[in-house]
Amino acid sequence: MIATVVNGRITELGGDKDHPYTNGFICRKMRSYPERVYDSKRILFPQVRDGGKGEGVFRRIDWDEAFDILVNRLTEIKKKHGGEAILPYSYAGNMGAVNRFAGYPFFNRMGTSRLDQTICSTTAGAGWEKQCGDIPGSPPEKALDADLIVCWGSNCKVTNIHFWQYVARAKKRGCRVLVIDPYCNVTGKSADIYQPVKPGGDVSLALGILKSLIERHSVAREYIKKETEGFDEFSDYLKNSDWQELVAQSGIKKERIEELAEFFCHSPRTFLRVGVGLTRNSRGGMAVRAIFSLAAALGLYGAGKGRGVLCFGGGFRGGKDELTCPTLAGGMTREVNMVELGNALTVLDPPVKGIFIYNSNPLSVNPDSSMVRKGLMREDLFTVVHEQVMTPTARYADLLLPATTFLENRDVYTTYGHFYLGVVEPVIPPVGEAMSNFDLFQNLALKMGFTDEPFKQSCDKRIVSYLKKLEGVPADISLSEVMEGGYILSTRANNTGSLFSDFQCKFQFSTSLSPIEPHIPCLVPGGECDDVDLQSKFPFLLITPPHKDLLNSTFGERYMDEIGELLIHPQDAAALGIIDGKSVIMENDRGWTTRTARLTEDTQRGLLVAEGIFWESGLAKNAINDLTSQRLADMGGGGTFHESRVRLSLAGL
Ligand SMILES: Nc1nc2c(c(=O)[nH]1)N[C@H]1C(S)=C(S)[C@@H](COP(=O)(O)OP(=O)(O)OC[C@H]3O[C@@H](n4cnc5c(=O)[nH]c(N)nc54)[C@H](O)[C@@H]3O)O[C@H]1N2
Ligand SMILES: Nc1nc2c(c(=O)[nH]1)N[C@H]1C(S)=C(S)[C@@H](COP(=O)(O)OP(=O)(O)OC[C@H]3O[C@@H](n4cnc5c(=O)[nH]c(N)nc54)[C@H](O)[C@@H]3O)O[C@H]1N2
Ligand SMILES: [Mo]
Repeated sequence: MIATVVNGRITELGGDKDHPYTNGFICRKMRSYPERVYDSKRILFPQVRDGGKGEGVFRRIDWDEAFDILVNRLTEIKKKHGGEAILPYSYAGNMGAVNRFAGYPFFNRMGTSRLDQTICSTTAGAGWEKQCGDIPGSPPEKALDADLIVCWGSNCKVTNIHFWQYVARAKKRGCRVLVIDPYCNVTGKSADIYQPVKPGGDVSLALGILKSLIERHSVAREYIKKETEGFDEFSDYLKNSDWQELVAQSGIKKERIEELAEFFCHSPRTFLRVGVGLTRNSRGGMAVRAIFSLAAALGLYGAGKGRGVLCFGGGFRGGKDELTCPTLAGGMTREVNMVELGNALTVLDPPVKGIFIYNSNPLSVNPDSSMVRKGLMREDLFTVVHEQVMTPTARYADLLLPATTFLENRDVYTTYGHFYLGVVEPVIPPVGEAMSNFDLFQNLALKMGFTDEPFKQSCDKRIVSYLKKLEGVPADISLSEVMEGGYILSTRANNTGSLFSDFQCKFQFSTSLSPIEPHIPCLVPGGECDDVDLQSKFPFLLITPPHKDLLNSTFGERYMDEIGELLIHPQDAAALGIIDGKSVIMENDRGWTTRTARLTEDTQRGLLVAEGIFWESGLAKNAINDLTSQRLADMGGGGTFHESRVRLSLAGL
């Protein structure tokens, strides 16, 4: 990105036209990021709570006092209740490698509970690893030469516009686009073929396509022989699988599944873009395993123009210990899965007594928000929030600390869906008294009297030690050039050859690594979506995918008075007397929230779609994640954000 600074103020933010991936453009919400930097809702100095929990009333203090409070309270909690009574909570607000993990050395040294960071892509990651090991996905540029691009559970026109640039160019050449998604999102609207699927129905759809390919002897035999293992066992299972069940679980007729198989057969140059969206249900890990198996059986991991499989990328690997310093921890402490924060703050025993939140807005982004809210209301919980703006979580802080934005701190950024890495410098000094995550934890460590080496490191030194250990950084590169703002293309980016032969391993159709998970991708029952008891009580299924104007919950401050829309099928709405534009209420055993009805055939009957994590607002104090559950996906400990049963009614009745 290129920031223009005039008289010390950022006036413009745009794409770098000399960068191959950014290619001169960024999305609309990020173009107006400078507004956020100077927004009146920005937190400018340290503050302490001066009202009830969650009221958002604070009193200004200075940093010295803030550090005194931190040192005293954290020391006191550790002394009285043990280090594990402190829970650090963070995610990806800042995606710079140093700042994202800046708290880890400190909390390791303190011996606090550890956070399992599962909220985003660990289910997809676990599915990938099971079959593909540690190979990366295909570089997105490969899609340029494809004849068929499949966006499977990824609304990439919204969530990954830089991938869409390749799709748009390939389309001009005549490439066709297939979108497989429970609702016809904007990517689906730009597709040549939009294929609806039942939420969680991807396992059966992928297996059905494969069964059909096997029946017509159209799998890539040579490739399977050379670069995969376990196909026979898997293929036997598929031959014996029941079409009726495949059809019932996917919600797609057998003839249609066969047509899709036919379509794949005739498109040797197929690029598969698999989103993490389809993994956010209790069959999510199995879904990606089935899809990756389909890709392997078609030879899409193999050499050849336009073929590829891309999920989250994997452009760079390793080096994380340089950022988190696990050796500073005296021993293994308890681990809390971040998706289960609601439970961790309300029922976990021994209880959490202090929570240190940075880089995240858990009250908005975590499932089962009413439990998170209940936890944050606890008078005996000491809550620290390091934030840029007054988020719903920040309102619950006992101690509120101002954070820099990525434009105010130095860091190195790796990849999420592409293969470049770059070091960036701050373009303005911190606004107000804001402090970067890195500076906050380095300062705090010193105040605590920690003298270990990592706490004496400068940011640059940490970046260099990380880059030295990072797999994907070319051996012959001059690090000083990179430190000055150059970018690196990962050595793991494979543009022509076969992914598996490059990394000297094979795709595993059948795995026996885990005693818990099935060996081969196979049909498994659904979770909340197929729960018969719940179905009668809560007849609608709700999915909650990203919104074009929000980045998870970031930018929520721009839409304080908006509750967001809910896509409802017109026939469902008619049966309930729901009219377009009116407020509706969704509720289940976990909570309730309201949205504005938008009647559209873009969604299926029985399926409600709520795009975007708008902030809780007004008196109701609830939002979309009040309805989602803490249930975990089948693999990797990820969340099940797209699998909630709800009841729907017109508001005000
Ligand atoms: N504008 C915008 N961009 C973003 C984000 C944002 O919030 N806003 N978030 C960023 C982040 S952190 C991430 S992880 C990525 C996520 O981006 P993606 O990988 O694209 O994943 P999701 O956005 O979670 O889900 C996308 C699609 O999955 C569909 N889906 C839900 N359940 C199923 C299912 O069972 N089967 C199938 N086939 N599809 C299903 C949803 O309907 C939705 O269209 O996007 C990033 N980009
Ligand atoms: N219902 C539903 N819930 C979801 C999802 C979904 O699709 N549906 N998606 C899930 C996914 S994929 C993800 S990744 C998570 C994301 O969850 P989070 O990582 O919590 O993402 P954000 O909502 O963007 O919140 C990040 C916060 O960090 C702050 N921040 C930014 N930079 C810095 C910094 O340098 N320092 C500090 N201290 N703070 C900073 C921002 O102001 C922002 O409030 O949400 C998940 N929640
Ligand atoms: Mo994410």
